[in-house]
Amino acid sequence: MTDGRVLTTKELSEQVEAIFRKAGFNAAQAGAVTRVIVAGERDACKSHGIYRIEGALRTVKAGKVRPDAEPVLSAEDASAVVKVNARGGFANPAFELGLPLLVERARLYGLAALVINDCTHFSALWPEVEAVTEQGLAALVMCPSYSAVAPTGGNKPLLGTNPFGFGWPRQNKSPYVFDFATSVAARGEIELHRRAGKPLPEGWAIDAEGKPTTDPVAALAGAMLPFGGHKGSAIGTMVELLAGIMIGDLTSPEALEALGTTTLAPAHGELILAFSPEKFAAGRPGDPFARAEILFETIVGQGARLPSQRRFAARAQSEAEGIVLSAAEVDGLDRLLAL
Ligand code: NDP
Ligand code: PYC
Repeated sequence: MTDGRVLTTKELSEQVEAIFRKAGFNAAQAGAVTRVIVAGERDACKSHGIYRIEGALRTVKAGKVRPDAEPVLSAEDASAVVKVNARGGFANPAFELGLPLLVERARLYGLAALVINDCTHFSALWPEVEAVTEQGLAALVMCPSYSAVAPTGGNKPLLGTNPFGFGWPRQNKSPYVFDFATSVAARGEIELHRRAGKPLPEGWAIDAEGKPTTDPVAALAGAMLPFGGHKGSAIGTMVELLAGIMIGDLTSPEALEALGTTTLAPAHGELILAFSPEKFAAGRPGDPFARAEILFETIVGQGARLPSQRRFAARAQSEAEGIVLSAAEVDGLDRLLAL
């Protein structure tokens, strides 16, 4: 086995993009998918970093996602709803295509939505959240997944791990961003525990008989649990309604049925909402951004940390010192490059 390695973001991006290009991805698909994977690794979000490359390639090989898809943008004049049909490709290039018009319409109307249909989504949501906050807008992003989570009181996988992300822009500071699965943890975390031979924390999952388990293998065969009991169960259901049924795309049970397995990345839709705080607060006292700063300062003043601070600190470290990959990760990348 080779030694571990320290790579710049650019060096890692070149390797990851080369893997996807060799696998038949067009430039837009390879570029956009590489950007989110490398961002995950740079920000120490291992559950959605380079470990996701193999799943993306397996999904292509199984014919469940089109690596050469050309997404198509559409929006009626004077509408706050912008749509991109990913045409069977990954969600990330579809998002990049729709973002400029989403921003334009959100600035015009105060609120606009980007609906992405017919996409495969395997990534973290915060890169999309941050792309919206960089434009001075607040963002709410969500998508279904595939059935993996039992509703509270139930005992079988039904809901997806349905991620839900929010961002608020801040001047000369990293934005306020949270982004989490509506299950206790992302499914990727269960898989990482399985690979490391580590037990799960209690309360994450039930086995196929519906009994609590800390065994990742039994958890993968059983069901994950929603975060926060009935509250996470309800938010996960809301994601199915808004980012599945409302946008005319698949729910998590339908996505699982179409995919036939939980070992590939799921295809469904995604909903991105962008808000202009200036427009919403117009005519009311106080600047919304200044008022938000008071709230953030008060949170931090109590000794709490803001969400994403760990991630931003990891980003700063990676940018200063490089991204550290383990020997196994370096070997994995070399193997994929040699395919
Ligand atoms: P985590 O539980 O790791 O983190 C959730 C959020 O809480 C992060 O913003 C995190 O910030 C913040 N946070 C954690 N601890 C604290 C704390 N003590 N105080 C304040 N904030 C805190 O996320 P999950 O495991 O639930 O999800 C991981 C990723 O998986 C997400 O990016 C999600 O989008 C992705 N995912 C994607 C799916 C898909 O279908 N595409 C499905 C499910 C998940 P920080 O990062 O700084 O710790
Ligand atoms: O980590 O739960 C997860 C997940 C599902 C699809 C993509 N990520």
